Amino acid sequence: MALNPHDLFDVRSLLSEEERAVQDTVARFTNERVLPIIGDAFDQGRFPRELVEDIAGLGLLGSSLPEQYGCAGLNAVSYGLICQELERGDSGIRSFVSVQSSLCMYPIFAYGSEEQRMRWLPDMAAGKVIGCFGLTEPHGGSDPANMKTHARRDGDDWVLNGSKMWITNGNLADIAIVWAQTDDGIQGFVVEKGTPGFEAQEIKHKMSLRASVTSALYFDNVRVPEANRLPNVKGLKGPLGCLTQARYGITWGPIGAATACLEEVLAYTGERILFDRPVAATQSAQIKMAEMARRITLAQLLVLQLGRLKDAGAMQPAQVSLAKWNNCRMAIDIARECRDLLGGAGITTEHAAIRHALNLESVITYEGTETVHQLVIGRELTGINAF
Ligand code: TGC
Ligand code: FAD
Repeated sequence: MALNPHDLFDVRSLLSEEERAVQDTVARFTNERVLPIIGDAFDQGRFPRELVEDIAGLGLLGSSLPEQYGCAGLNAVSYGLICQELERGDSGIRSFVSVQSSLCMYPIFAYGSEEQRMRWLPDMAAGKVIGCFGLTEPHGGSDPANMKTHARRDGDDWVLNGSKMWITNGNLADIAIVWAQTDDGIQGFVVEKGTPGFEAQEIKHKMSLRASVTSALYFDNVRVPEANRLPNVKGLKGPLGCLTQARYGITWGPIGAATACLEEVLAYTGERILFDRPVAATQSAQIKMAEMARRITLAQLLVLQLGRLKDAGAMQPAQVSLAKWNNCRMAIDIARECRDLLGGAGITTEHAAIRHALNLESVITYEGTETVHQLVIGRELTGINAF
């Protein structure tokens, strides 16, 4: 029996029935709702907001959080599969879900009071309240400990000053999870849209993640009530804990992008006749595609084990770093190679490879650059901090 070219080791057979059902549901959504519109949305630099209602309806927002907050209560492997299938469509759609789920709902769940959870999580799961996550600042995202945004206590309020840069969902968001220095260390605040002094400005001219909203956030004496401070965490481990959740999802996502590119070139090179034979009949094209399948297979096995570790409560941040580094590198290399195999046809958004390759320039940079993750592994191996 022929092997499935997108799953040579039948990794799917290692999934539970529920995990397979999640994968199938999201795959159908991507095929029916994302793929028909995403090339145009990318061309137009438009986030397809019309998809949010269905994304929420499928239970994809905060999918790992408990049902009592209106969430689906799925396991980590299912969350990974959601990211993989969405990113098969476009990294921007997966980004939207990553940010809402791992960077906004997760901190409210993990660091918020019960009152805060009940106030925001059900509406966020329903897609009625959209969040963004402000950690990165203009002077250097890799080193968030050097944070300039500051919150000062004033009576029952906090007064927030500073700015954040490169914030996914910034102009879409109803609430921003903002990390700020205080006299008592870094703390998280939920800043509501429309609060005087709070402004979001969309970043234009992007060549990457064009179907996603990216913004700068400005805080000029913004008064945030004490009720909007996340009470249960202090220090950099607060935002870094959120990043571990989001990075975990990102280890799965690029597999979807790489698979989409391989699928496209398998079809294209099978039909493209040059020198009297299909390009797919040449040794060099076959070696390139075999190399892609090898790297995708290794990535699939890596994330499944990572997900099983996460579900067992045993996943370590350095393991996430290794998988994020490996899988982003794998996918961007494959997307670029596929663009080459498509020849001139590969430079327009009629084919997916260039869109994925351009998107992956962001994916390999955000949530910790490749270098940051390499240095995390280096520190794990040697015990020496080389940042
Ligand atoms: P370091 O001394 O290592 O750690 C400070 C405290 O944090 C703890 N910690 C972690 N906790 C949870 N998860 C992790 N991954 C953690 N890494 C560290 C650590 O145990 C310590 O806790 P404690 O209790 O001892 O205080 O901190 P450092 O200043 O040396 O920084 C290390 C470094 C460079 C790895 C870190 O700063 C880093 O990861 N930099 C990269 C920043 C980054 O990834 N930013 C991403 C912004 S959000 C984003 O990009 C969203 S895009 C989403 C989308 O659109 O999909
Ligand atoms: P810098 O930190 O200035 O890095 C510049 C270069 O220096 C990189 O190549 C880096 O690898 C290298 N470098 C850094 N440290 C070292 C070192 N010690 N040794 C050697 N080289 C080093 N942030 C948020 O908070 N929320 C979001 O929602 C969000 N969404 C994003 C969406 C997009 C599309 C993009 C592009 C970014 C987003 N980010 C977000 C920001 C992202 O996390 C940062 O871009 C990233 O962390 C890198 O920070 P920087 O851009 O300031 O680069």
